[in-house]
Amino acid sequence: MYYDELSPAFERFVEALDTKKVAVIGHARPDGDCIGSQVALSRVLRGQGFDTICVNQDPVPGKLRFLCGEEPFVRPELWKPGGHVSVCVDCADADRPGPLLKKRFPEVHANVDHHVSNRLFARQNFIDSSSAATAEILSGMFFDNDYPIDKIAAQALYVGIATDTGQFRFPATSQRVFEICGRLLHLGADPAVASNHLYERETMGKMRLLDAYLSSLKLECDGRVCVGVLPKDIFEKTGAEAGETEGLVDYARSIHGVDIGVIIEDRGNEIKGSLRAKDGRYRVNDLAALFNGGGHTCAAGFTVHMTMEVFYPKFLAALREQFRVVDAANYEGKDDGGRSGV
Ligand SMILES: [Mn+2]
Repeated sequence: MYYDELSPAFERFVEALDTKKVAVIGHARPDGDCIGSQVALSRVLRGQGFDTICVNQDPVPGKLRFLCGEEPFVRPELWKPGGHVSVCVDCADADRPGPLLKKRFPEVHANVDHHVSNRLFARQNFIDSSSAATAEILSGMFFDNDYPIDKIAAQALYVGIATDTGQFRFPATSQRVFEICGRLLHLGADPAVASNHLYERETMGKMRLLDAYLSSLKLECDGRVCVGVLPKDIFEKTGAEAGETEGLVDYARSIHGVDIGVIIEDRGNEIKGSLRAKDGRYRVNDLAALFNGGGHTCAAGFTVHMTMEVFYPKFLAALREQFRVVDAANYEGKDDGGRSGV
C-alpha cells in the first residue's frame, strides 16, 4: 500500500458516486502535474465506467498537449455542467481553478492535492503533503485499488511527477516516487519522449527572456536570496509568452550560498512573484502568504496589488524576518530539516 488511509477512502468515494458524470477540474495556468493528473484521473475513472471531462480556465500549454491524447479538455465559458460531480486536482484552495469555475462548481465533491497549504475545501479531501506531486498520490491510489492505468495515463502521471520533482531533484523525491515511476514505465510511460517534449523545444523568445532575467539578478540578505525582476514590457521585447517564465527562478536559486531564489514580474500596479528554496525549513509558503499567496515549503507564489516601490522594501523585510525565525529555530535544534512536507 502506498496510501494506507487515502486509498480505501478514495475507493469508497468512487463507489458511492450516485452519478456517472465527473468533471475533473485543474487550476488556472496549469502545469505538468495539473494536466498530467487531470488526464490520468479522467482516463482511469472512464475505465471504471464514468463519463468524464477535463475542465480548465486556461488552455493546456502547448508543451503539455502531447500528454492529452484524445482526452477532452473544455473551457468553462464554452461548456456547462450537466449534473457533473466535481473533482479538483492540484488545487490548494477553492480559488485556484479560477473565478468562473468556482462559480460553476460552488460545491466541490473531492479534492486530490499535495500542497501543505491545502484548505480542505471539498466535501472529501485526499491530501498528502509528503507527496511530491498530485500525480504521485493519484498513481498510488490507482495502484492500491488495482485500477487499470493505460499507456496515456501512465505517461501523464509520470510527467506530473517528473515536473513537480524538478526532474527528480527536489527534497520530496522519495523512494516511493521512484517505485511508482518504475511501475509507470512498466505500463508504457516513456521518459525520453517526455523530456523531448518538455525540455528540447524551447523558443528563441524564451532564450531572450532568460537573458533578461539573468542580467537582472541581484543578491540580497547577505547573499542568501537572489532576486531577478522582469519589467512590464518584457514579453513584447523578447517575443516570449507569459508561461515561458516557468523555470527561470531555478537559476537564481542555483547559485552557491543562495537559500531562496526569486522571480518578480513587475506589472506596474501588480507584482507577481515566485519563490524557490533549497530547503523546506525556509517555508516560502509562509512568505508568499504575507503577499496574498501560498504553495509549498520549497516552492510558492503570490500576486499582490502594489507598485514595485511599495512592494520591494516590504518583501526584503519579510525575508529578513523569515531568516531570523528560521535561524533561531535551527540554533535551538527545533527544525525538522524541512521534512514536514514539501
Ligand atoms: Mn503539483
